[in-house]
Amino acid sequence: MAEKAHPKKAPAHSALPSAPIAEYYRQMHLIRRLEEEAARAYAAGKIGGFLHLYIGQEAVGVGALAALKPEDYVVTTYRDHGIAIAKGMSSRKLMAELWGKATGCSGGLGGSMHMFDAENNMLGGYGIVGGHIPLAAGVAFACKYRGDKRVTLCFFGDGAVSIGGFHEALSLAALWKLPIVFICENNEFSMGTPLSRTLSVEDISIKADGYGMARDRFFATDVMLVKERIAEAVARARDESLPTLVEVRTYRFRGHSMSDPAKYRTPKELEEHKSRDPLTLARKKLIESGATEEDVAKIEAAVEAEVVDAIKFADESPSPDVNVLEPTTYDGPFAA
Ligand SMILES: Cc1ncc(C[n+]2csc(CCOP(=O)(O)OP(=O)(O)O)c2C)c(N)n1
Repeated sequence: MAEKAHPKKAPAHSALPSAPIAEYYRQMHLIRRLEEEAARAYAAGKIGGFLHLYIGQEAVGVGALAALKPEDYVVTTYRDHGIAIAKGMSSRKLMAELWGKATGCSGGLGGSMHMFDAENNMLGGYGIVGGHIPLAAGVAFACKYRGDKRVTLCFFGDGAVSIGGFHEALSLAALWKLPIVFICENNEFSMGTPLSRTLSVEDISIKADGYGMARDRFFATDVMLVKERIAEAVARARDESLPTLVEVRTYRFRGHSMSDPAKYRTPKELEEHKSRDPLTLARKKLIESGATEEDVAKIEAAVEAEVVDAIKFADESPSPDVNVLEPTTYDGPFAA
């Protein structure tokens, strides 16, 4: 079943408030709802492999990607669903990939950790902690070499800054003045290990100093603030061809993956963070921008319809044909 041409915005959105916060709230709410349903489907055995949810961190991906142009590139980790949606991937392609169906963005062969969408310059979704950071530097190098003025955003967790590839990539990006923004999503834990047990410094952003690179650090509660601050780093990359390391402080509301009950934190800590939910704040800001409760309800209804449609599409799509195994294992695009 081929995916039908899927407009990025459903027609109903045209009647919705035009303030940027309306679109950011829509994206954040969509990511939240898709992932809540993905968690349910995982428990029902419809999704196999790993599933790392972005719930609680949506303001980072949505705000950061709002600072980009469509031709810019994004490279990220396995916690990639929200970033894929914010980069323009359709909900159908995303859910079908989670379901392991042939209509998914990676033909159902990659699953949750491999959201890849060349059409939208979303270059993945990688499972090896820190392994993608040198790849992202390579993408930025290619852009500089071609002189195409494209910027690369590279997302990773706080766990990745202890990996050698992080340091190698930052060193070369600074030396070669690459147009890249390294975004460390510091959600306070690497799996179940708190930052205080993995790093000798509390402020990750200062690692940029060792490479003579610009840096920034802030909390990602407000999606508008994320956009504003990442836009500064994007401008530095685009206009001056200079890299930046940005540490964005955030928090994940769920465990590391679906198999993690997150017993390493107290319910009180979790509730405190949930009381500062970036999605709730975005909704509040939307109302403050002049939208009515009815406007917001319309956005939420359109999101709900999109989620229901994506689940139906994933459910009804075929599994990959067994014959794809040999060519995708032994041939692939690089075969002689
Ligand atoms: C090189 C490598 N080592 C270990 C793992 C196992 N692993 C998967 S996720 C993870 C924690 C990473 O935490 P962080 O970078 O903070 O990202 P987060 O999951 O919090 O988004 C680890 C150790 C891996 N995938 N790759």
